[in-house]
Amino acid sequence: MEKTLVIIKPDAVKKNLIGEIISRFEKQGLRVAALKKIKMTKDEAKGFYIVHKDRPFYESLTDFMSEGPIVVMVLEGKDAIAKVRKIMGATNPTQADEGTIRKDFGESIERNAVHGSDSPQSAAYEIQYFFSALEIL
Ligand code: 3AN
Repeated sequence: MEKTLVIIKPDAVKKNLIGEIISRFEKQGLRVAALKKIKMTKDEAKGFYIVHKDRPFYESLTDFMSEGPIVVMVLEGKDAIAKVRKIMGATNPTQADEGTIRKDFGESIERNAVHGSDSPQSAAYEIQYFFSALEIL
């Protein structure tokens, strides 16, 4: 069993899509191991996206991710990292497959509704960024 960190981003929370998005993951056999609604500060968003610190979109992305509440969760399942990325769709909603979360709800490459860890290394960093061991069940 593998764990991955998923975020329902401020755009999707604002549109009341929390239940719809969690349900898409659950229907594909992923289990919610941890879950909470929080609002990141700008600095917390910068720490979360530290791997992107030299990218041109770093400032704008961290502004967006700290503009309103998000839902962070740990999902668990077989091949959870790849499975979540398939259910989310491509980063750019215009290139995402039909039926994916980003195709259905993403507004742009930045405001793209959800985040999912892209490797076991990022999953490990991202999960501990938000959750203690006692909160993952
Ligand atoms: P993904 O979330 O699909 O793994 P990454 O890791 O390349 O994509 O990018 C992290 C986040 O940065 C994306 N979810 C998106 O919100 C934002 N992002 C990526 N590329 C761009 C871009 N060219 N312009 C603006 N924001 C971007």
